[in-house]
Amino acid sequence: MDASCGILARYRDWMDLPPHTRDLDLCEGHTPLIPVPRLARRLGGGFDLYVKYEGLNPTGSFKDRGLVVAVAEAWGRGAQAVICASTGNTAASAAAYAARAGLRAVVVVPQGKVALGKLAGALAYGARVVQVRGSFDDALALVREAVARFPIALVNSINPYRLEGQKTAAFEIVDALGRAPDWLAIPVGNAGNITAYWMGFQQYHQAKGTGLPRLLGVQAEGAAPLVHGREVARPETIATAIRIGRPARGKEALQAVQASRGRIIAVPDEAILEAQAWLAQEGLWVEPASAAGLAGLVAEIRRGRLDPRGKTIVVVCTGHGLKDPDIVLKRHEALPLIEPDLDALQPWLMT
Ligand code: AN7
Repeated sequence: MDASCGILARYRDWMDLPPHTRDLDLCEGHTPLIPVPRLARRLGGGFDLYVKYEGLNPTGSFKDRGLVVAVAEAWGRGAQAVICASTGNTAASAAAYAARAGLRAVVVVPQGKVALGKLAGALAYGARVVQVRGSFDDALALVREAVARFPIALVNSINPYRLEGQKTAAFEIVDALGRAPDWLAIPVGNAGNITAYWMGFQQYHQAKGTGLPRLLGVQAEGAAPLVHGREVARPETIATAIRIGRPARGKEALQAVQASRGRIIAVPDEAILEAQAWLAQEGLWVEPASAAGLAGLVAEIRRGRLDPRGKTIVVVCTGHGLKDPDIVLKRHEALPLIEPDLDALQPWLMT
């Protein structure tokens, strides 16, 4: 297959991959870095604020950067099937790239806790979707057992090639701005992505002197093991993507945050929903977990713990709003229903 438009074509030389890694792509990556000046003004102004809109990847989340590489490596190694535990986005992405490579995909998800668009995606791409009675953490423990016993390739972010792919988002931000931002605000679940971004910023900085951002990692209050310093047995949050109590890359994430002179904080679900609404008011609909980075930034600025003035700040929005339509529909009243005549419509036209 001719990989010409995705992150392997663009950044392979910057990734540490075994030579057997195949070419594979769905033209993932090169997502836009969107200026949101009005949002910056809502936060006091005097700084440059951007959204890295990862929802525009082929399956609607940043996971595509990691899965294209993990699947390309597994495929080149001769694997015939891949497996992951997932809160949903990894599942959809693994399913898509496995389909592209002609491999089987098995995805293991927590029962009843996966947003509609993710589940439908995984099924549409032809994955075998298995629900477990338990959390994401239980699903991941089970998948780790499975790969120890069966010839099936693990594509969760424990897989190092996932991070090699995901770090390309940091490259793109630096390529777009000409240097690293001062702050990067990013949601944290299993903690692979924040770890990957730090790898990317560091690598570019070492090669090109492009600087390093301070990292603001953001967890949901009901699923904040890295903030509270202990595992959460029963994580709970409306942001189901980051409903994770035992992050596989927790240690690396904490090290990255510390090295960057940043921090990881927790925000309540209401703050996540407020941030989701603010982004939608800019024309950017993202799924709840995706809005956590902005929610964290808002909280830190309001508390006076982060002075944005004169800074360049990037908020990473990890997944598209279409992934989780339920959350929006549930928060709206029943829609008006009228006869198809102008008199009935008129009250809806003015003010
Ligand atoms: C939209 O799909 O863990 O901290 O199984 O879907 O790298 O885990 C998803 C995570 C943020 C957190 N935003 O990233 C999965 C899964 C969205 C996500 C995260 C996820 P990590």
